[in-house]
Amino acid sequence: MSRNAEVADRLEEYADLLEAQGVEYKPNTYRRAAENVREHAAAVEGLADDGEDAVAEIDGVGDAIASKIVEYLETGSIAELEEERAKLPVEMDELTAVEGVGPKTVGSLYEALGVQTLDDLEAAAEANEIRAVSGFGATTEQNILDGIAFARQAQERELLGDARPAAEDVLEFLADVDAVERVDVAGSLRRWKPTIGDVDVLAASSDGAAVGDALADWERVDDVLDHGDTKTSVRVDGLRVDLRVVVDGEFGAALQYFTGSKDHNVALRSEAIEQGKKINEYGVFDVSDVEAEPGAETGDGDGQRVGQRLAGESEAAVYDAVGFPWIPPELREDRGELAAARDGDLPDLLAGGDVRGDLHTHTEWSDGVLTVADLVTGAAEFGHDYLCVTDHAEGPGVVADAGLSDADLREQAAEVRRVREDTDITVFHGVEANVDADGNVGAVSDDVLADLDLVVASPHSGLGDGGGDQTDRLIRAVEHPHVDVLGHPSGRLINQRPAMEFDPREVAAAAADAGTALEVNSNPHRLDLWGSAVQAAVEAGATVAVNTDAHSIPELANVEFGVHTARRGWAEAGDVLNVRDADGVREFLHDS
Ligand code: DGT
Ligand code: CA
Ligand code: CA
Ligand code: ZN
Repeated sequence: MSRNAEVADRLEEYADLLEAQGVEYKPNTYRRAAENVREHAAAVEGLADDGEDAVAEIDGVGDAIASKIVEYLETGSIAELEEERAKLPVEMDELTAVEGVGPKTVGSLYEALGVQTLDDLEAAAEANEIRAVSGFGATTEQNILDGIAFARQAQERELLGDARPAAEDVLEFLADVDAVERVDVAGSLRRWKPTIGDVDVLAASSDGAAVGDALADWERVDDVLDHGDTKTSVRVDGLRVDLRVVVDGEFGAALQYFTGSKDHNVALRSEAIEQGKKINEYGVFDVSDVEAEPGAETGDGDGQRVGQRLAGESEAAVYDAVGFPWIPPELREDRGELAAARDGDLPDLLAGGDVRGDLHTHTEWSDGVLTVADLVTGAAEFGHDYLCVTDHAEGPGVVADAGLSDADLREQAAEVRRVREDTDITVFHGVEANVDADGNVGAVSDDVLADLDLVVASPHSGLGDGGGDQTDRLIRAVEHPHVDVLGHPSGRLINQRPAMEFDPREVAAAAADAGTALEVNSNPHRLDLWGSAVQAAVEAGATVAVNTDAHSIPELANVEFGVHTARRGWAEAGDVLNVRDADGVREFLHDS
């Protein structure tokens, strides 16, 4: 973790503790400062070396906060934070991970019932003590119980967005180890699953012990869980990393095996068996002439390398040996990929470089941190041909006071016109409107909507899985005459809030009819829609839009997660709105 992120975490913790005790305004000041420190381009410890004034140059950081930051960097703690921790000795992160439990709730329940941990919270809810606290009721108590179950289950899996950078560091380190000939990630990470149980890494080497030793000795390793010649497991940034080392000639077979998914492998293995072949992590073998049962002792020690070897060195050769073309890892979920591969019907998947622009972004006009001009410059530097500014309209569920009124939108339109004069990329002006519980698209008047280039409509209220089936709600939104994109359709926040219940097939059919695009929101906390839902959308003929919902420049790069998520949904370039050039996007907007 960078020191900027570390400092930001401390400031946010301070804000939570103050908010929990009913302090007003100050928490928001600290949160805003935290966000700016986190996103700040320069390392905060470097600024601190130049003194408090240099730290106070960061947006939103005043003298008081700058002094706390310097205190933290110099001493490792902040006296005022320690005081607040002592007043409210609770597991804040663990408790606020429960949907619907914020710092204020934590403060009230500590005050009334002495709740400090998730276990305390659960015990209090089960004993029906929470409903008796002023301001709470039986419904809230039940929601908390449901939320605890979800939070517990979620704690075990890391977000792809957190695991990827750590895994890339591991790969970079291992690639530099002398004994390593080849190295790659496998497992769910290589398939770009939204959450990761552990990181599987595969290396080819004739000296497994040296590779395992190097990893175990790496400075970034916090804990060595298991250490041997072919398998070493360590903890890096809180993630479990499983390294397996194989000989170069078996690397392809091992990569195929350890990439999974397990269901894909099971299906592939039964295909092999029907052909009189055996496929495992060591290779593909023709066992049609082998007398003994596969697996019996035949001289190689464990009986796994039986029969005539057909492939092993490359993954493509492994698939080829059982009659299939190479299958992209994102498709290996046993959702029809083997049949499609056999028939030559594998999709020609969307590629990273295909995406030409971002159609869902935020500025300081709502809850982002950038001016329109800075966002546009960032998008141009990122390589986009166009960008659509879609700040939040006012409405429920949107960050307090951050939403734009009709008058604000007209004023913003004038700013967008000015910015267009100074840039080579196309700047669309849009809005993100809220989809309410009944599927109404709220808060912006029809004449303002009609003047905008694009309307993203997204649910921000009535979320979670408690509301029953929401298919009709989403269909109403996609059928709204002004809506062009249904943003983060399910409203899920991975590990925090479940997706609402809906039938992606029906929503996609309605979207295809209405000419409304369905978003693949690339934020690693969302990835919404996700693989199987994108697949349903594409099959129903809907167009998808791979957007980042960026609130800052670094978030524009999240598009990579959206692209791979769309690939998990079998999306081809032709299925994706923002693969088109700016004129192509205009055409879609006018037709719909
Ligand atoms: P994760 O770690 O829970 O996010 O998911 P994976 O897919 O990375 O699963 P993991 O780490 O347990 O195992 C990595 C891969 O190894 C898995 O995708 C397929 C393969 N594998 C593991 N166990 C088995 C097994 O019992 N049979 C087969 N065919 N493959 C397995
Ligand atoms: Ca894994
Ligand atoms: Ca594993
Ligand atoms: Zn948004």
